[in-house]
Amino acid sequence: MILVGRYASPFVRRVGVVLHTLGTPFEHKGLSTATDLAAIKGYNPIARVPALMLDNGENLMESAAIIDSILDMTPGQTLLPATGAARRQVLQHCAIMCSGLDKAIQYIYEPRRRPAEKVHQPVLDGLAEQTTASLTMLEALAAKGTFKGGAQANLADITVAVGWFFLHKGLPQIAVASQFPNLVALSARCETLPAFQACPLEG
Ligand SMILES: N[C@@H](CCC(=O)N[C@@H](CS)C(=O)NCC(=O)O)C(=O)O
Repeated sequence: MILVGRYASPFVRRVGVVLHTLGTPFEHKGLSTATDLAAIKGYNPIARVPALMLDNGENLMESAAIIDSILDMTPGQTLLPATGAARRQVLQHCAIMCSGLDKAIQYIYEPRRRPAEKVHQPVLDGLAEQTTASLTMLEALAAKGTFKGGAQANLADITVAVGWFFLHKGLPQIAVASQFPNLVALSARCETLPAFQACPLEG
């Protein structure tokens, strides 16, 4: 299979970390939405990453749907419980992070995609507030020991650690380390894992 998109995208990176954690062989094409749109459209006509091309030529999009398919193809996987409250919680924790990341990415795109005079500060402030709300929810969960990380990392741990790493690097004025110490600690427990190291942001 082929994973399309740069690991600078937290959505691509969480798929890459999942594939490496499971030991699923794949090729990585680090195509950029800034410079490689035509090539990306060959995998996803909506021109978004991640995209995953399966060995049978099927193209998948959206990180949640891609990961669901990968896990479904991996008998005995332990990243996501098969059913029940435990599964629901892992998926909700992923959703809190992904929701915050959606807002953070809009925050980054707003000034890049509009002429300066059309950037509206209250919109940016609202996006920053929503991103912070996501991090605040996750910090409270992390403080209760929800995310084990390390060798026991599940799908939520991976998603939250990848999301925090992206936000802290890209928007340090929002992802302020001193305000989210338990997310900092989770990130430290995860970023040394071989699966995370195999997906560097510049890749
Ligand atoms: N909900 C999507 C979000 C993916 C996303 O926002 N990808 C960004 C890169 S980080 C992208 O492709 N942006 C180009 C665009 O949306 O026009 C997912 O989980 O895969």
